[in-house]
Amino acid sequence: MAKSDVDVVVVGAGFAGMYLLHELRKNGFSSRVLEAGDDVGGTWYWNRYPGARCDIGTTDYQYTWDPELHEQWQWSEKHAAQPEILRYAQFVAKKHDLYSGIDFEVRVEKAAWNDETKQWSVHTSTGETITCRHYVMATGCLSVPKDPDIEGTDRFTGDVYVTGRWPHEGVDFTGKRVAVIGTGSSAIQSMPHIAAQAKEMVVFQRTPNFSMPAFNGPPPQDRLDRLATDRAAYEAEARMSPTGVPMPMATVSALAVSRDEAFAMLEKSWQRGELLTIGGTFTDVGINRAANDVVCEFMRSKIREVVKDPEVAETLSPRDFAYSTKRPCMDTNYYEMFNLPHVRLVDIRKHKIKSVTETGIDFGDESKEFDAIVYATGFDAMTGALVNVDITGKNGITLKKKWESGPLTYLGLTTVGFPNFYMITGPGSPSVLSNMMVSIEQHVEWIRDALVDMRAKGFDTIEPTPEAEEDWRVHCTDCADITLFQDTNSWYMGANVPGKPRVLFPYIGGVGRYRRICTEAQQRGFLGFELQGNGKRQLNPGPVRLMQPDVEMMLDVMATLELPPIEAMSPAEARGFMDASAAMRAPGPDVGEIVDGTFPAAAGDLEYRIYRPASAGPHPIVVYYHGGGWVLGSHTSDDPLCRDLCKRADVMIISVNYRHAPEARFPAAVDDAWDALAWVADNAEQLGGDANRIAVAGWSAGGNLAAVVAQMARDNAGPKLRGQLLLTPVTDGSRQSASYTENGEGYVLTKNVMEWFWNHYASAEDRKHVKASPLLAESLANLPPAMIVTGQFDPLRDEGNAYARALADAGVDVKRIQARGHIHTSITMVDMLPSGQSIRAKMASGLRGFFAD
Ligand code: NA7
Repeated sequence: MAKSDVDVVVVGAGFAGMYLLHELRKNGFSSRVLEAGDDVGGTWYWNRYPGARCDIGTTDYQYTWDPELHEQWQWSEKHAAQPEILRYAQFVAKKHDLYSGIDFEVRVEKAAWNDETKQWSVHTSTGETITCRHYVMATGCLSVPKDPDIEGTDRFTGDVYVTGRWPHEGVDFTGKRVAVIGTGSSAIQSMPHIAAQAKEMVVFQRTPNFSMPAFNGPPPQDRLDRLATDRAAYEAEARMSPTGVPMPMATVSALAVSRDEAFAMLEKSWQRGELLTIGGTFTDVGINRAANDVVCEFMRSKIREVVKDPEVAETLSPRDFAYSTKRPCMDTNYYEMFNLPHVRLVDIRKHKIKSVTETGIDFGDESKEFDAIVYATGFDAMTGALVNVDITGKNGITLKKKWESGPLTYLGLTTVGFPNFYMITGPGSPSVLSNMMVSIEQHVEWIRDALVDMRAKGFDTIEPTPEAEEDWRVHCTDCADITLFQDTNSWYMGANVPGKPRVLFPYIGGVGRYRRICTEAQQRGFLGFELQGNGKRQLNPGPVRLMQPDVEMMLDVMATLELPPIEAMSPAEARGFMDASAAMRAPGPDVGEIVDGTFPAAAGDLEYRIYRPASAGPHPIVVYYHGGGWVLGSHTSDDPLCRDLCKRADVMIISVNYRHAPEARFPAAVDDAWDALAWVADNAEQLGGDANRIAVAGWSAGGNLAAVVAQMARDNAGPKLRGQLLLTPVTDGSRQSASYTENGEGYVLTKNVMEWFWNHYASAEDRKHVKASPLLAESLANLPPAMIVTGQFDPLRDEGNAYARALADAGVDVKRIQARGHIHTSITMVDMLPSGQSIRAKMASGLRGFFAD
């Protein structure tokens, strides 16, 4: 007789529930696993439609936790079909005696948290109530078929099939007239099989999908070789990769090569017949629509090559969403099938389905009879299975109620108000955007480790903090915002179920990065969680330090390049290195006109570059000082940023050069910066600008110079400045703030590099001078309005913030932008890091604000 009071209840006996059961037993936790089906397998138990196959290859879609399995189980194909995957699940369950720990044909109907006993009560369809300390939903992301949402579905008297609930005994369509509704993965996989039997088949398509041939056969030799040579390294790479499948990292933008070259590269990816290679061919398919269009056009050309009727080919060609923002599919003979005389495609956007009738379907101006209708209409993805069970947490709040406006989770694993409740591959985790096996194993191991750790330390409950949950929501949104997903009506966005909130349900920041965050949260004393037990309480609200995903990706790439540290170079070497790096960056947008020239400074002529907008002048003028620690850079070194600001703010940017250290130490740069401002003010009209609308701006050391000349302009009674825009400025060289410790390593501008800059520029004594450290000014009153941008992971963050606070205290109008998840250099990386766009948009609006009359 199974126990009705256990440590852990697990719902679902798919690959997640099975592995969790194994780990719970191994670590001495009592458990009950409850499964609605009559066997293990989850997705692969239910989805038995003909042609059902895993789109992730067998080299990658398999357990890694039992190394013996690799010897004991041989996959027959590159992409395994459903029966083989189900047999694999059964094999593992038998091998590890998992059947004895699972209750089959039991549904969980209700689960409620009791805050007094600190336990969950789980009510099942058999009338049993099980109490447990921990409650885990291992219910899968695509397990609840969605209502087809078509008028009259109940009336049809013929045979009705739903792909996600296919009869175990199979279906024979021989001689039948069959309607298939939907053209997602399930339809694309099953239809060629149905068409092979049916007398007639009509495909009702609402949105065409991208699909590529699976080229099924033996697994790819290169993957087999890598596994044979060093399986552990292969698996480790999978775990830290963006998708959970090892793949070479793309290094080229789709826009950096000719169309022919791009198509040749895509053809190579295509020939591999792997789901993720097409999207991974270029760096920017996921974030840049123009780059994505190159892939879309390639995919459409492939459809045209196969489908003989051009009109049908066009109807099958997606036109209105970006590649991979709807789940791309893999097929065998899908497009070829439309060349068969008994297969017909109906575009229901043009010929609407009016109703299902007793004998068939009314659509457009036709009424057609069918013997069978197959609904391949998809799932209530990600949250359907979770909110379908009545789960009540603290204070009587149900999960369904809490998630009314979208799922809120911490790490996609836990949610506030529901102590000791865990979701495997829940919303807010990579889940459906990853190789599920990798994600499942990671979650199971995270939960196992949490339970073991809590037991060792005597804690009974764990619950995320509201701050951590909010941080995670913001981070997930940051990640989603830089992608093209939001523009597409997909089940990733909840768009396939009427009334479902529209958010990107899975986490798009990548599998490896996500794992790092989860591991860090656990290892740093359950960051973002509150634990209680035995009269003890441990609260570790965070903050969870989350970087913008594109910034982190850039840092990862830089780490692999093993670049020499700047501070180990001579200034000349460092300048050469910076020039070489600048040559590789994206150019930034076109502006109306670019003019180079020189201006007379007291120390001799210095160069400038004017960026003029395309609109009619005279324009407001921004005198801009480049970054580079007073040692590196020139009037052209921040070219993409100057172009971007010129275009966005519709202002004229005059980027001026100044002498550099160590050849010309403090205060040479300040003197030149001042001469430049004075010269621009005197010559504003000749330059095509508006003499009454002048502001200063600068990045880093240039921000320092901008702040200094703004003070000098005040003290010298002119020129009158309308504003100062300071991007991650240096404001105080006399001491180091906490951000030097927090962010001193690993974020490009390091503490050591900053020290190297200062040593070249100014002596310890000079650093205390107000013209080196504008924060030390006796008064900051009567300075022009300021906008100060600081990066969360910048060593200079605190001194920028301190300057903003000091200006505000002195009565100056200050706008402060704290660039979440950014480093010192990332905001200037125009067209390379999309997450900087919104910050630069705010900077541009700040500039416009300076000049608004
Ligand atoms: P999907 O990918 O959600 O596909 C469902 C399909 O059904 C899709 O083409 C839908 O069109 C279509 N659909 C849904 N409702 C209707 C109605 N009312 N009328 C007409 N057509 C409709 O589900 P799958 O089962 O194919 O695949 C799910 C995942 O399983 C797959 O991505 C893999 O991860 C494995 P729409 O696109 O919404 O216009």
